[in-house]
Amino acid sequence: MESSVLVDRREGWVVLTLNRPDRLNSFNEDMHGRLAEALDAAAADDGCRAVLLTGAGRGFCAGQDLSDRAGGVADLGAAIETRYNPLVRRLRGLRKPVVCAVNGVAAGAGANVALACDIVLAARSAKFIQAFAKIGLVPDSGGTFTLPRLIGDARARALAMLAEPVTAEQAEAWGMIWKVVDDAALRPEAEKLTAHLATQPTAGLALIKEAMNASAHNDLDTQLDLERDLQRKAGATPDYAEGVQAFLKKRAPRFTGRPS
Ligand code: T3D
Repeated sequence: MESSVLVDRREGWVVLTLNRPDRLNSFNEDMHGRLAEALDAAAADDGCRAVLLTGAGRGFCAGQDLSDRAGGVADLGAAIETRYNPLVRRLRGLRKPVVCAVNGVAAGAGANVALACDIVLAARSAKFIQAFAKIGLVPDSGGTFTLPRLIGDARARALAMLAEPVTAEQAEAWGMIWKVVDDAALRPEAEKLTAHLATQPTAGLALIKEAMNASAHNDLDTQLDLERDLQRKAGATPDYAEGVQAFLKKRAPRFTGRPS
């Protein structure tokens, strides 16, 4: 049987494909475990400088596999604590860019896992659904954090309470995602973008990610101080020296991604 997460290593980056297409790639224990393992491996591998996350078949991810909840679960909080929260923390904490190619419907935790990635591309036919309210649940996987910040409180509240689908085009227009592309162009564009990111100053990109993550809760003074500290680190990387030299010599930079 094929794995529930396919890992395809490329030169400097990796494609992780959620692979339970007959269940719209909804999360079961096995898929959670394999995705966590694959993200930890990407984090530990200095040769891997960017990650592309996508789904197999016609959907990206339909959130929790509800057939695993048929008999009820005593404590859903435990599932959030042990599975969904660590996944979002892994994605946000990974010190390399994560591109998400939303190839079809992204519902429930599937939508919010996509939105936890750094750069989200979506196929024109894709849609995002905060499906939770339909079954009496609360948006999880960071949805109540990311959504109001991305699209504002009014839209976030309505989406959470009404569970209405948002088309990829609407998601782009609202600033929920980076870009919508034609279905056939999604994979090549996402691969091109991830391959490009893998050649960039990885340590600097990690510091950008850190700054962006922190700006969600810092005030201006705190954020200015953080920018100072992160710039100090960025300025000490070999890629900064290389970037300046390449600019001055009017040649393409050759970044190693190394922090020192
Ligand atoms: O429990 C905890 O750990 C707490 C954490 C919760 C996190 C969550 O994500 S809660 C939200 C769970 N997700 C949902 O409520 C979404 C359920 N799915 C849907 O509403 C629809 O399937 C979609 C809107 C996503 C897509 O609709 P459509 O018409 O394109 O496809 P479909 O026919 O409904 O689905 C195709 C198949 O996938 C179908 O199976 P079948 O009939 O062909 O054998 C369907 O049952 C299955 N499927 C889709 N989503 C799930 C699923 N099976 C199990 N769990 C799913 N979430």
